[in-house]
This record gives sequence, C-alpha cells and structure tokens, in this order.
Amino acid sequence: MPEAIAVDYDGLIPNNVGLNADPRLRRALESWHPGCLEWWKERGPEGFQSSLVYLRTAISVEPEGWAKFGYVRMPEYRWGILLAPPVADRRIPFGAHRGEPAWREVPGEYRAMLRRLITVQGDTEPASVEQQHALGRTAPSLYDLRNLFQVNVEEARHLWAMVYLLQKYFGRDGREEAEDLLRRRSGDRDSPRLLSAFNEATPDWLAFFMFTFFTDRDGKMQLHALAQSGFDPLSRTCRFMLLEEAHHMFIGQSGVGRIIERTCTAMRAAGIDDPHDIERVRALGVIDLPTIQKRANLHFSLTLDLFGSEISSNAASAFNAGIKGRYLEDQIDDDHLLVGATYPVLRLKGGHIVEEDSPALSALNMRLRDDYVADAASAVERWWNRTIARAGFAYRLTLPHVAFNRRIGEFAAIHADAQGNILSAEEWQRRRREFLPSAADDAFVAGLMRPVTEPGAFASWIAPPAAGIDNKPGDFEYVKLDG
Ligand code: BYC
Repeated sequence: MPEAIAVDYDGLIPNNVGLNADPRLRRALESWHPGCLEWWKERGPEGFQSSLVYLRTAISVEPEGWAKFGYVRMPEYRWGILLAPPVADRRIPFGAHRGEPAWREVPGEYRAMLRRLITVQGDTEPASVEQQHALGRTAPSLYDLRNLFQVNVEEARHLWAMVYLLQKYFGRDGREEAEDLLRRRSGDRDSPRLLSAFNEATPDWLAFFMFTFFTDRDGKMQLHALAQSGFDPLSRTCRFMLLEEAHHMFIGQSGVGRIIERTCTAMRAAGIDDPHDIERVRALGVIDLPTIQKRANLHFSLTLDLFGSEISSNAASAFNAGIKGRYLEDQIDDDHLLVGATYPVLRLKGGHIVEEDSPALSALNMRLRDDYVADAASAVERWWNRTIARAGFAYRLTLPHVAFNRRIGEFAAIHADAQGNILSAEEWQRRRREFLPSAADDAFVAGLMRPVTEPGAFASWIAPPAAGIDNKPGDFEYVKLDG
C-alpha cells in the first residue's frame, strides 16, 4: 500500500507526495511554475492581483480541518499538490482487472488512454479561469468577488493536480502536455480549449452562477468517475479535488437562488403577480424568472455536450481497462464488468426520439449523464423552486429535454424544443428565442452588471447570502481592494 505522507508546507510547492525525495520531479514542476504564474497574470482574474483576498487554502488532507482561511494576494496563493489518503489494500473496483491491486504506476497498455483523460481533465481547469477572467470588474458584492476568486485559485490548483500526474507518470510526453495546458486558450480560434463548453463566453454574473451550477456539476460527476480509477494516484487526486468542487457548486446553487429570491421579493413588494410580466419586473432592477429559465436552458444543454456521445467505444474501453468508472461505482450492486448487460439509451430512430436498450459498456456516457441530470434536477428543486414557491408564485424552473440545443451526440443533427418535440430548421429559427436568451435579454442582464464594492452592500438584483464565508459577519471586507 502507498505510504501516507504528511503535508510538507515549507517548500515552494506544498505537497503530500514526497516532492523533496524526488528531485527530478521537483525540478520539472519548479520549471513549469513560472509559466503557470505568467499564464495566471495574463489570463487569470483581470485586476485585483495585488488585492488582499480572504481565501481558503488547502493545508491538510484530513476531512476535518483540511483548509485554512486568511488574506492572500492571489499570485502568492499556495497551489499545493495534495492527494487524498491512501486506502489500505485498495483493489481495482471494475472492468477486466477487477479485484487486482490498484496500480501505483501507469499500466503500459493503457498509457495513451490515461494520458488523454488526464489532459482533458487538466484542460478544463485553466479554461474556466480564462472564461471568468473579466468578471471581477462587475462583482455584485465583495462576498461574491471573493467567491469568484476562490473558485479561480482552486481551479488553478486542480490544474496543478493534473500537471503533477502528467509530469510524474508520463515522462517527456507528460511535460509536453503540461506546457500545452498553458498554451491553449478558451475561445481561441487557432488554439482553443479541448472541450466545447470551455470555449464559450461567461459574460456576466448570471452566466458565472449558471456555469458553477451546471458545468462544475459535470466536474463533480467526471471527478467521481475518475476517483474510481484503478490508477491509484488519479483516484486519490480526484478524491481530494471533490472536496473543493462542492463549494463551487454551492456558489452556483446559492448564487442563482439569491437572484431568484431578490426577484421574488421585489415582485411581491411591487404587487406583480405574473412572472411573465417581464417589462414591469425588469423595471424593478431585478432579473425576471423567464430570463433565468432561458439561461438555465443554455447552460444545461452546453454542459450535456461534455458527456460525449451516448454510445461511446472510448467510454467502454476506459471502463473495461479499469481507468474510468461510473458515478459511485463502489456503491452499485452488480458485477462491475457489464459484459452482456444493457442500459436504456435515448436514440434518434426514424425521426423520433425513442428509448432503446443498448450494451451497457457502450452506454456509460449516457449513464453518467443520467446521473448528472438527476443530481441537477434535485438541486433545481431544492435551491431554486423552493424559493419561488415560498414567495407564493405559480412558476417552476425546469431542465429542458436532453435533445434540446445539442451539438454532440445523438441529437446534434436535429432541433428540438425544450420539451423534446422535434422541430424543423425553420421552426427552430423562428422559435429559438422562446427557449434561449435573445440579444435583448443578454443586453438587459449586461446592463445590471455594475460593481458594488462597499462591504456588506449588494447589487439591486441579488439578495445577500444566508451566512458569511467562515462565519464572517455581513459587512466583512472579503477583498481589500487597495491591497
Ligand atoms: N467537445 O466517444 P466520445 C470540470 C470528443 S468538467 C469537444 O463521444 P468520450 C470542470 C472526444 O474527446 C469535467 N470534443 O466521448 C468544470 C473524442 O475525441 P478523440 C472535465 C468532444 O471520449 C468546471 C471524440 O469526441 N473532465 O472538471 O467517451 C470548471 C469522441 O468522443 C466533446 C472530463 O471530462 C466535447 N464536448 O467522452 C472547471 C473527464 N465530447 O479522443 C472544471 C475526462 C466528446 O477521439 N474526459 N468529444 O480525439 C472524458 O472522460 C472524456 O474525454 C469525455 C468525452 C467525457 C469528455
């Protein structure tokens, strides 16, 4: 079993991977570090680099007390390499090698597959920081500004986590991949990020909260699937990343929830009963519920594309190899081999969307997507619809059909409305603004984005949070703007 190593917090790179005893790796990481800092200064948060930000930093891998809070200038954040503690006698939990001891080194026959998955995972982390680059300028409060920066520094730590795996286990190829992670840019025409949704813009704070609600939730599902990996260093890395990821989703859930709360309160105060009375609602300086629905439709559908095709031989190979499992694989009651098993998949057949039993091994992307949809749907109820119901409005936010607005997989070739009814190209063009934000909707939201920097104050369109970060009081100065 791999030894648990205490966290070394004294060197340039805090770690619990014994970096001091591995000079070659330490040199590789130390020579990657300046490029990473340069990337951070160029494409990380715009402005605020010299501000003091009240941030959480991971300092231990024990579930209790794994992080400390304190004021930090972001370029001085301690981006550590931390793996969850090893599990005694861990075995490969699924696939053809099920029951064999988990790998501590890369199995030669699966090297390319593993490198690809780690690179894809690594690529999403800096991509999201780049997407959120300009948001600090228009933060609705210091509390939210701090949360944005918390997400950003932790995504950069997740980049470090993947770079560690690439450099430690993949030699020269790994070092080249690590350089490329700093070279690609979100939305760049010549050198874009690898996955579609990570090249989209995050132009305003509603988009940021939707992104952390929907796309970080894909992060949760994918990290869970990789945390099951038979390649133990990947499993341990992902298990620790999941601790941080939970807070990112909280920011999205509660962020949209606070927008909804503010809208409902303002509508009640103005005596507006109809959530569709958009002009009157907007005149109150809050975001109407139908616009929130359209934004949810957009971000949900973009995120579904991140699960790849419903039927995928890549996913089957990764499972069979013991490299990428299912969500909560170790809690599923089956043979964990899936040979001969089937899974119901939504397919496009003769112009109709039908459910069809497919080989379960090929349908693993679909299964993970189903788990994701269930998780997202329950968060929509708990965090959003409860607030609307409590305010007494007969309105529900819903997730659109999985065939809606897709660019990857089974439904990429068709148009469907939010209920999953197939539309002709003309009908889609005519009606798409019923489901997706129009330029006018986006311009309205953009018009609300003005910075609020006084401690304890919030923009007109968002309610204060129920509690402060680290139990701080409402007027706490989460970011000291003057540095
Ligand atoms: N865009 O068999 P297919 C996160 C490619 S988010 C562009 O259908 P597969 C985070 C695919 O790469 C989680 N290309 O799918 C959140 C393949 O190309 P190659 C990120 C796409 O391979 C917020 C080809 O199409 N982690 O952490 O089974 C903030 C055929 O692929 C897309 C992971 O995703 C797309 N949307 O599954 C910060 C985990 N979809 O290889 C961070 C690691 C597919 O034939 N990645 N393609 O050239 C994976 O498990 C898989 O790569 C995917 C795709 C699930 C993404």
